[in-house]
Amino acid sequence: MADRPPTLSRFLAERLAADANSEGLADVIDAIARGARIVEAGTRQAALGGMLGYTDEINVQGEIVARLDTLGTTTFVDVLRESGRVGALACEELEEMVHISDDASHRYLAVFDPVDGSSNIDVAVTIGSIFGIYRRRDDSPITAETLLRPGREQVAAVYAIYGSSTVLVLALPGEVHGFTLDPESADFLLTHEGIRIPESVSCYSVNEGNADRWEPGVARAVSMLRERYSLRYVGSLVADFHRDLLKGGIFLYPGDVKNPKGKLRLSYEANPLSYVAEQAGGAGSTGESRIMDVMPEALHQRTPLVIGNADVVAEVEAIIAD
Ligand code: AHM
Ligand code: MG
Repeated sequence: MADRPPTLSRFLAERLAADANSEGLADVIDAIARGARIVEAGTRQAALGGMLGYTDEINVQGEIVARLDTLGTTTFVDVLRESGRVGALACEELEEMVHISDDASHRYLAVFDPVDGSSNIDVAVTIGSIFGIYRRRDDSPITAETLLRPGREQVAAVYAIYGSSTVLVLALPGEVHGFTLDPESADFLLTHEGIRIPESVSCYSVNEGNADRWEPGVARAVSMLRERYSLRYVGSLVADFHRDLLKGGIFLYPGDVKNPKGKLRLSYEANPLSYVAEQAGGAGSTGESRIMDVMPEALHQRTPLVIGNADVVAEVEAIIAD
């Protein structure tokens, strides 16, 4: 029998032990993995666990809150708080930052989308959870501005995808790895070591239903992609991105004449996935410039997003600028 791959916890212990600068980071990532197991169980139970459908709440984005959104939010807030390493966090479903502790032992800040792809929950299509992790600059008291950090300052990014298997993808500086949930042991096992975005691209993803609202530059860029590649669009960013990470591809959610900043959120969708993309050799762009250089002005700020294979992202930028 083949050797059992290392668990996420063992991998983190070995990878981060010697790095004094990363003290406590493994606790944050382990906490996310614990939360992902709970959300994955809710996802699998679906209607059986009363997890389908919507609550009667409207979130800060003006979107109706799904039951699984609520499970995801409470789960990840709880596990990150319990980690003892997170000073403050912010998430898609909560208008304000959650302040946990100013104590120096709480060295990290987390921003997250607890359940990405909410519209796919009720139809058993892949969804996920996305996290960006920052180290606090100093021990000064945390304020609402503390969480407004450009994506390039992330020290790690993580996403979990609840699909035909459950996979947790971890990006650390210069490296990206995937861990598959073993349903028997409930361990995340290292199955995708050293992920690099393939150079060959076969697919593009964009909501073509918005085409008549696109600016001419975006329309020209998508025409180029349409001529070359097949279209795949799940409607869960995390799922479309995961395919591009493993198979090569490009995902776009551009701005348009109705919504110039598009739909996706800078801090907890575009930045973490751009961090993953860059560590795997890819790129994340607003369509004009690097996503991770954008200085956020508000927690729930939206941004156009073009992400995936670096060469094709650059080609799209050039066409938009033309
Ligand atoms: P959510 O975080 O509320 O689920 O919304 C974000 C989702 C992304 O996962 C996905 O790429 C996009 O919205 C799809 O939007 P559209 O239905 O407009 O194509
Ligand atoms: Mg989302």
